[in-house]
Amino acid sequence: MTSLRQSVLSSPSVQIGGAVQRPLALDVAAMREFERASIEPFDLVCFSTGRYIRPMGRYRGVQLRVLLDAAGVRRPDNTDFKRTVFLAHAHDGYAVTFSWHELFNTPVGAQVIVAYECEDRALGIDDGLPVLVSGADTVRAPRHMKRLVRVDAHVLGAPHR
Ligand SMILES: Nc1nc2c(c(=O)[nH]1)N[C@H]1C(S)=C(S)[C@@H](COP(=O)(O)O)O[C@H]1N2
Ligand SMILES: [Mo]
Repeated sequence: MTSLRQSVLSSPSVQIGGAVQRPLALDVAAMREFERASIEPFDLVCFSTGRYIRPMGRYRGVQLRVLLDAAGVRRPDNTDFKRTVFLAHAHDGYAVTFSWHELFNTPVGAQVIVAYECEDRALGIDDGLPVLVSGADTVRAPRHMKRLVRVDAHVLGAPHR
């Protein structure tokens, strides 16, 4: 009983929704099915206060853009994907933004991962599982989001060619 309860509790799921072809709900096991990606260790620093928080080890997980592709962000027959932004929401209501260009059309995207391991150890809820982290940001704490719950695609602006 306890172990079943424990495994349910320790397997949070991330939803990919909004303007996508196939909304997804992925638990950690499902995320592990995708190609693995890692980012280099870094220092966690708060943007607002400049406070040094702590050193972070090597995170491993799946690129956010891989999950977005799996959900079908780039829909056939239109060019909406180019004016799409993504809002990522955490369990506590914290939210951060990414743009389609940033994730798919700049070097930043390769280092935006949904992490389920750090230093070859599985993360737990207390570590923030799953952690959405942007490994190329100048100051890392704002987009080091603990307990990601969903990412929604929003199409802004007007149609174009
Ligand atoms: N889920 C969640 N993640 C978050 C935040 C938050 O409020 N909620 N704040 C961010 C900011 S601005 C900072 S400075 C750090 C704070 O990290 P700490 O809570 O480990 O000290 O978490 C980042 N990740
Ligand atoms: Mo912060």
